[in-house]
Amino acid sequence: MEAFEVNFDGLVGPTHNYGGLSFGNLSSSKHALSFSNPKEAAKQGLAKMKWLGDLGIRQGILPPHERPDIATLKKLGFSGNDMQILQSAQQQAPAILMACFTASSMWTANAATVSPSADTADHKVHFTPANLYGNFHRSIEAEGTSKILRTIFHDEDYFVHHAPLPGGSIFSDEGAANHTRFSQGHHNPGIEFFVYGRFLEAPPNRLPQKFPSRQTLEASTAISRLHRLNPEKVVFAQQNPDAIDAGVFHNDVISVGNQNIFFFHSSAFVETPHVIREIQQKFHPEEMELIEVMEAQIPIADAVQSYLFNSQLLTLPDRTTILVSPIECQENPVVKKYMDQLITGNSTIKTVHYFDLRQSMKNGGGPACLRLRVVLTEKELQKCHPGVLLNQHLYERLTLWVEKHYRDRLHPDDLADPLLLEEIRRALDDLTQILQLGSIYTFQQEKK
Ligand code: SUG
Repeated sequence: MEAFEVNFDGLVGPTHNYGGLSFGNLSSSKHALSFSNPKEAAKQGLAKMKWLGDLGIRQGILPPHERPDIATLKKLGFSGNDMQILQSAQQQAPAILMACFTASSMWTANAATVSPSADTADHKVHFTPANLYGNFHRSIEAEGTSKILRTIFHDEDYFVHHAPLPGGSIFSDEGAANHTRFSQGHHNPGIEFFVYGRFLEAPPNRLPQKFPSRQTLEASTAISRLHRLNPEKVVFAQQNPDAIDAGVFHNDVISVGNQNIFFFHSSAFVETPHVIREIQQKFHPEEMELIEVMEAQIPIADAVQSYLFNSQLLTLPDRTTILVSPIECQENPVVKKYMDQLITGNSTIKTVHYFDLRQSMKNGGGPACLRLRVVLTEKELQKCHPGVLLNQHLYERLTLWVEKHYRDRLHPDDLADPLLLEEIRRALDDLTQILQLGSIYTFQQEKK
């Protein structure tokens, strides 16, 4: 049976702002407390979805989470009505308020790890929402992600939903940003490749010195067990700690794979040649197309600045392979020169399309961060909630919705503005109707 990679992009929420919340994510720190433009951010994301949809890539949408997250502020001891809660949080703990306002659920590569039915022992699609323990502002996404995924993929005959991993930092999990699948055609059983930054009892020389590592081996192995993957078809690899210290906070900042192609930087992993050999052996050595970028071709600092490896590597219905890259790759002369050589050389990749996603990029989120890949058969696709699958009509409705509700200028100081809360809630209320999702947000349930 044929299977498709459906890209579920995060719709950028109306609270998109630059909080400087992610230590180790260079862009987030660099743009801390500058003005954002939520309207432009959402339109840039929608333009990418539309463009890929028009090329025949199946495209879905994951709605933004409810922000501000009043429920979390209540759990942290803030009380009164919603506005009183926001105002006292702003006075007493502005950093916590910012965390409860972030639109970070837009980076759906971190929403969950997904294993297609071709890889799992029970032949169902398995989902584990990421606990995102590495950062407070992201850890509060797990509950909303669980709810949204269960709503969209609700048929238990086809979909299995696990709880986010328990246990705190030992099981710190950042989802699909550290997970790649190689396969010969999406429908065939594949190799699932898990990348982690640390493991229990790791010697100090195997750990980054400057920035945190966000994914653990213990989390990755737990997911491979939960998803009932064949141990012969799974590869675990450690991220190079020096790469983490250079700003590679997720593996999708330094490598990207699709089907039989692996595009990676030579300093991505601890003992990169060994990792590649294991992938090749478990796949079919002669069938992998390896595109290794050496430090001398693109220094790691340029890879991080341009987000080259956060490109989406996609197979179109006519079987051609394209890269969807951030516009920063076109602007970086070293990276642009490399790309020009790549597409005119021997590789299968013959086209690169550069996208302006600057609003998201300023928080360290490129094209691949904005999407969760879900490989589905036609039958499984029919079992998804259809309201979130993008078509021309939905694209137009969402564009109008953004135009109507979103601000074009937002600063972290604006977050306790009472008008903003009203605007957000009107927007999210309308959105659940457009996507026919029912009352998924807490404020909607409280209104009833
Ligand atoms: O987790 N940035 C996100 C970016 C996530 C990128 N995702 C992938 N690489 N897959 C993060 O660091 C910054 C928010 C702020 O500073 O306001 C932020 O959360």
